[in-house]
Formats: sequence, C-alpha cells, structure tokens
Amino acid sequence: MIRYLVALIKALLGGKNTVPAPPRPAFRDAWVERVYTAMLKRGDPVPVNTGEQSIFYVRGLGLDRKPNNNPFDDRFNDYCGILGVNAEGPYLVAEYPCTIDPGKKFVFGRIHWAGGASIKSGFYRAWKVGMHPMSRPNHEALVQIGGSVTVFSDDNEDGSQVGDSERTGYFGINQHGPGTGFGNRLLTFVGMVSAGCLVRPSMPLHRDFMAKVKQDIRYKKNPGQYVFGTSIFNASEL
Ligand SMILES: [Ca+2]
Ligand SMILES: [Ca+2]
Repeated sequence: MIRYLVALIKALLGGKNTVPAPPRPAFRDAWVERVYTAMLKRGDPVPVNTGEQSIFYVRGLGLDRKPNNNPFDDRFNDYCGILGVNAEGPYLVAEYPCTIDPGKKFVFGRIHWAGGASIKSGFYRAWKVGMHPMSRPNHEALVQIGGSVTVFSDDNEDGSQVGDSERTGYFGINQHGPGTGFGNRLLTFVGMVSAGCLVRPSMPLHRDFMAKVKQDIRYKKNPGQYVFGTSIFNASEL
C-alpha cells in the first residue's frame, strides 16, 4: 500500500492524469482470491480498508464450493459469504447455506402477475438494517429499502432465468431468516420462506449473519443510514 501511495503521489506531482492501478492484495486463501477477483473483474466494490466487508451470494453453489447446477428442487442450494480485510489482506469472515431463488410455492403460486422473482446476477447497493417482513415485523434483517434491484420473472415456471423477462425496482427482496416461528430449526425445504428473498435456512445462521454484517465499520459509523451493497453471482461466473 505504501508503494502504491508513493506511485500515486508521484503521478499527481508529475501532472500525469493516469492513476496507477491499486496493488493486488496478498491472498492467503484461494477461495477468497477467486471471489475477490470476480468482484474486481465485474467492477463490484471490494473491501479495501481494515474493517470493511462485502456480502456476496452465489447461485447454484454448495458450501463445498462446488457448482450444483441450481436444481429446481426447493432446497437451500445457494451460497452466502462475507469477505473482510485486515492488515494481512482479504479473508472470509463467514459462509452460510442459503437460497436466492423463490420456493416452488411462490413460483407456481405467482404472487406477482409476471411470475416468481429471482434476483439477477450483479452488484446492488440496496439494503438497510430493518425488520422483516415490514408489514408485521418478525426479525432483524437487511431490508431492500435503500435501492433498486433487478429480478427475473419466472413466467414459464421452470425455475430457470433463461429467457425470462426482467424488472427493476423495489420488490422487498430482503436478506432474512426463515422466521422466529421456526425456532432454531434448520429447514430442509424452502417452502414459503422465500418469494425471491435471500434467505438462510435457520434463525441461528441468520442471526450470526446479521451480527457479522453489522461489524462493517461503515455501518458502525452511520447505523441509521448505511446502505449495504451485495454482489450476486451465478456459479458459472466464478
Ligand atoms: Ca438456488
Ligand atoms: Ca423461467
């Protein structure tokens, strides 16, 4: 970092308009390097300063970090991770099983005329700490009130985004747990707990997620206003 700052100062003093590329951090973990590189390649923000974090989800990837082809099986077959950075470089803060696709009941039940919603791969800065669901608050979550996201609508009800139409807006695509009514149970099936939200299969996992994301120094500085960004990937993009 010091060498980068010296190069940056030299470039500015020398009247050059081109700013040197930031140094590539040292990686201690091949998985972290893979995710971090994919974020950089797409232009997603990455954690740079100690205490900053990045939330990311991977559709169709197990906790074994192997692609599973995202089967339309109503299971928690997606991956959630949090990247952090400290003096030694980027590291994995935590990882969780999850779903970022709606349960079958919401695909076939069609609560929206366009079809069940599933979030499109990309980076969105859209979530604030709040309560899920907003109408009858149940538990603390990241709530999509800070920005728009893009979803595919599964009009042909096949559990695949291929050929589906897109919508962009505020759809309540929250990052939450199954709900306190399930106690500490680890759910096997998505069922009614996701209509396109990003959901961990148990409340203990979700509470751990919330405790970790709230450690981000940018959130701590401005807890009422901070809008969390999140990177969404399909397994084929990593
Ligand atoms: Ca999935
Ligand atoms: Ca479809």
